Amino acid sequence: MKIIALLGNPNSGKTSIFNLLTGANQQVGNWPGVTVERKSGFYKKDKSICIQDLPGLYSLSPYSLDERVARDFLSKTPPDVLINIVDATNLERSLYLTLQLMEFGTPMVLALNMSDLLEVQGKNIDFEKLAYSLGIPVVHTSAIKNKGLDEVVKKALKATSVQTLDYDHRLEGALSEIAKITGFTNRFDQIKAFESDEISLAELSTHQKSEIEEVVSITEKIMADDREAIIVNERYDLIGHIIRLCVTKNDNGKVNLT
Ligand code: BGO
Repeated sequence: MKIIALLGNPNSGKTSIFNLLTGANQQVGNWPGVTVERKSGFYKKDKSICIQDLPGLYSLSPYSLDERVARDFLSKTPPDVLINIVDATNLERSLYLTLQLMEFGTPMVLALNMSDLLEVQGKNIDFEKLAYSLGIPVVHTSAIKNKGLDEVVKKALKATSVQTLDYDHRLEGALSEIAKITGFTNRFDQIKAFESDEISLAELSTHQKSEIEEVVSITEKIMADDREAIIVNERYDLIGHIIRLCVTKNDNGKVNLT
């Protein structure tokens, strides 16, 4: 059985898409040990595909129960593939979560939902450029018009990898050092260790923690910023670059859902 997980910001249309993909084939329970609702179901058109709905999130920093549930799921029981549902009218905010999800290394496709509203806003998103700059398949969808959803699943079933997006070379150097110190192969864990995230550091020895601290302190000095701001700024710089490349405000775009 293939497991596809749906992830996205609150109000991105995740529930609408989950309902359209699974119809009445849904099970509702709780995530283990917490009172966060867990919904899963079988794809209407192929019951060998299980669709797992995750809580709506803005990021994967473990500040809320929802974020912890999602992070635990992705690291302990990774699905075969992620469908990241993005509100196309809020691309900048949505891509922040997208970059974090990509760092997990789980194959992923992006559903550019609410595409029907782009025209109203006079905006176009070139999905081919977006796919090229992220290195993952992108599909325009509209849950309200029931468009593009089967194509997202089709692309998800073919997705086998996700590319690593490079940040500033000084940060990349620090992440490589952290990988050597910790043995972490997952980029998300390396970045979390850079940020001094408690969950990532919990299993490490005192010696490893002090080696990481040295690497991070040096990077903070040469980049003239603190550890969390370095990561946030690098992600937003990349997002800004992607948006400048893909979003236009004329009528030459490639959205066509009719
Ligand atoms: C209300 N296009 C448009 N235009 N709207 C969409 C699309 C789309 O592609 N997809 C979803 N919506 P959720 P989360 C609503 O409920 O699936 C709408 O949080 C309303 N409700 O219909 O719940 C969807 O699970 C009254 O809108 O998202 C829903 O991710 C007035 O986006 C909202 C207007 O979708 C959130 C909208 C009483």
